[in-house]
Amino acid sequence: MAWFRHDKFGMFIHWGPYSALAGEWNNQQIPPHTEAEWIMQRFNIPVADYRERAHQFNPVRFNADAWVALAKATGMKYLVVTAKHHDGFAMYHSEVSKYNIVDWTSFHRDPLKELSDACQRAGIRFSVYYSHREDWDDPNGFGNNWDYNPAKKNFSQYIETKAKPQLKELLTNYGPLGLVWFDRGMDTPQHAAEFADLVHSLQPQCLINGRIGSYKQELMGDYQDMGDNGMPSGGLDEDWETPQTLNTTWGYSKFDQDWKTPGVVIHRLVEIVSKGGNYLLNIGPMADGTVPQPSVAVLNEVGKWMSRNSESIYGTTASALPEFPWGRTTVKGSKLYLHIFSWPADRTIRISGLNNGVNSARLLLDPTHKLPVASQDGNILITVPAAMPDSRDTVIAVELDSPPVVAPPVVTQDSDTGFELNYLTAVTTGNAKKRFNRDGGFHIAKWTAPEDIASWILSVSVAGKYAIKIRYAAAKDWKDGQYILTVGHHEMKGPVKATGDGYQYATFDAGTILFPKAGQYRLELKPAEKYSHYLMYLESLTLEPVGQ
Ligand code: FHN
Repeated sequence: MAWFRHDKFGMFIHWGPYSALAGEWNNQQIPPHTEAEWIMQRFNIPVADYRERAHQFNPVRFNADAWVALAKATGMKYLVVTAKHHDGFAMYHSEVSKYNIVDWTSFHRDPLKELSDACQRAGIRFSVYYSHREDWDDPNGFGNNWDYNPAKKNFSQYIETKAKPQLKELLTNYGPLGLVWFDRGMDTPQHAAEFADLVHSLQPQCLINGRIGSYKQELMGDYQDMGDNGMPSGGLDEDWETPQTLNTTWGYSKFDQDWKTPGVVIHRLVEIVSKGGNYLLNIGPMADGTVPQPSVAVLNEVGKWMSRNSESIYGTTASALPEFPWGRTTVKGSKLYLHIFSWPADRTIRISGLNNGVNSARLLLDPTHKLPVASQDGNILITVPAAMPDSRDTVIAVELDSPPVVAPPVVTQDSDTGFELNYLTAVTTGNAKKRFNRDGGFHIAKWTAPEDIASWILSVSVAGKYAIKIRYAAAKDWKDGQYILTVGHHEMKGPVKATGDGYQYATFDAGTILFPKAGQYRLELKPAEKYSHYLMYLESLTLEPVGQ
């Protein structure tokens, strides 16, 4: 995972026969905000008709070096290109099926081979996207129920005769792959494991993304992918990536001109990296093989910013500091990078919650000048010049006396409300981990023993009794588990009840607790003893005031 953790920024490429349809079929436009690469399914285009259009695909202006140069100039370090998307068409020379760009079109070239070579020359890590479940061309693949009768499908046959053999080709003929990016999950964990085994057996160094397995099951693969364009609200205790669009579609659509600005892309990159993730940003090249000019323009601007500021991105780790009104932070050892998105009118950047001494603070753009640093009421104050040197994100590199020592977040309450405690404000130790649940939500998992603890600091302003509710999901065979909930010296034990398969959260009463006076309290939750399974998938604890 070392390169993945270091590199942070990758280029996603969605390109195939759908790029030539460009969002239109029989003079009809796909509905706005519909992904253009889904056009075959959206219009139920018959296989024969789609195949005919694929036959005409002829990207004469395709230049692998130009694409790779664009990725490199943007500061991207890895590239993931669609080898086969859901339409079933292979964008490389496949012996398994003639339905591929070399044999089926008059282009007769293998873009993946050319891209792999170009990546090798440029020092970019080459990777492939492979739609392993969905295949609208194959009679036995998943998804096409307009040409093929689902009752007559033999999915295993599709896997054995097309998906696995094609994956094998990709793992054999295109040099070392950084990762294989699977999509849309798999029908059974067994099938998913077979694809993982194939990758491991042919390229043990190759990473596997989180979408290889079913979305309702534990992560299989090396890291989590958020949902499309997804962003967690806080940091996680696992490796993750978020695939994101530059406009709203993945494959090219001539109707979609909703481009993100360079500033938005830079802010997202920083936000993702500040939370420990990777940004896989998509381009949708056109039928002739060129990249739409608006994408190029945005990426070039992002690249200019990266050329001056990339040390605050590559090789950094998530920051435990909170989100600040002025921007975000990234960390590299004892260096803290302040990413200033909005310049303070009083020329003062305030950092709260940091228990470190500061050796120096300098603008990354002008390291010869030290910025004045002071401390006040436990906050670190840095005085900045009157004008913002980079209006999108000005970075200040702060040398600390040690890696950041960050005070745990304090959860406060309004006078008439209780507390909601979840992964965002939790401090986890041992094997208790804050994770994406692969279903759009987040929880704390992986805890199996009493040293695996999630804790919260509460600032209680209203003394009195509080009813505690605990919301979690637990599988059938975890029901022998018990949790211990401790607040100050008060300890409560509770049973874990099965809630169903997957992530079926349910809420349970967990008793009441008395806060005798206002002040700060620490609440912790942990397994009562050692188990051979997780304690639970904890979504939240809520504390509601119920009087004296
Ligand atoms: O259905 C696909 C979609 O077309 C696109 O490839 C995205 C990229 O993350 N993945 C799927 C939807 O999640």
